[in-house]
Amino acid sequence: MNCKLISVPVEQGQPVPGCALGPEALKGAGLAAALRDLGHEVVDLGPVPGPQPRCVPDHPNHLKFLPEISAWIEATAAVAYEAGADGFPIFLGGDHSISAGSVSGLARRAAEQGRPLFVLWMDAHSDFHTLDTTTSGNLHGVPLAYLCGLPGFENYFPPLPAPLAPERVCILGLRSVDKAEREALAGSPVRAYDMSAIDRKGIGPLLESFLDEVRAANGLLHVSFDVDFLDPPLAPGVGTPVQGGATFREAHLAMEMLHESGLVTSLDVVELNPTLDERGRTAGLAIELVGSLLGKTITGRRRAA
Ligand code: HAR
Ligand code: MN
Ligand code: MN
Ligand code: MN
Repeated sequence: MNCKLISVPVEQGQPVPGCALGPEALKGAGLAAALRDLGHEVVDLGPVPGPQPRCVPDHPNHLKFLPEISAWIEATAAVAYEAGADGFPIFLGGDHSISAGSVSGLARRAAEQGRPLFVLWMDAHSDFHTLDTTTSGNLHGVPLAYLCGLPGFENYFPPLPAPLAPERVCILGLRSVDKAEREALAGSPVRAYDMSAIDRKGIGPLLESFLDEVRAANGLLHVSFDVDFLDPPLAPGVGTPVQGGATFREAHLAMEMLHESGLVTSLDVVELNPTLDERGRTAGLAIELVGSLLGKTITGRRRAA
């Protein structure tokens, strides 16, 4: 695989300083070497060039850094569209607002290729607010609603060339969903698996049923990995930790299954805040998990199918 590392050092979509240092922390902790060890080629495409704020009308809700985030989304989408032509793009955040850009560009590319794009959103949060419903005004809480074409983003976020079909979206790991998000999800075919579903059914069967659908549709699969998917004691280096997250083995199993499926074509790693990390353990675990997603196994042998 030709892995293309794309840094998107954005932190204005969330309230805690430090998240923009995520890409450098992942690189500094050895992401490229870990991928090369697995036999992949790695090219570092560097950071998305920091854009000028976009000209947008005033919004009646108290949205934080709307012109700045809107500009980053536009710039990231342009880079993602180009990078999506071949290879395996890996977007290093930055906060989760960057995925409004990465997925938008990849969806445009997939539409041109005539392939349906599926998205697995691994996250404690649903990020399913619209600009009108967010009560925090933090724009890392809205990207999935935007990508699914929910109303109210017109004139504020860049026009979306190819909205996601919500039935092709699966959220995994939920344990913090606001009331307005819950209502929006209830009226949507997005698959939303919370930690209770993972406890009851197991992460393996839940993920397998989604992968079966991707395979049946000959789809492309983008994985948007928010590090706060993980249980906070494992991954303290995030701005909005929520108790009761995925365990070490649940996370690795999900990544191993994603690798075995052969369906994943691109990845985001977002919300890492190295200033909140403890001795680099969150960055280290994120790199390990990307390794599992890209072929690392415990025994190093190919498993029986
Ligand atoms: N729902 C909350 C809000 O809108 C939390 C935002 C999401 N937090 C994240 N992204 N870390 O997953 O403010
Ligand atoms: Mn998120
Ligand atoms: Mn989150
Ligand atoms: Mn909220």
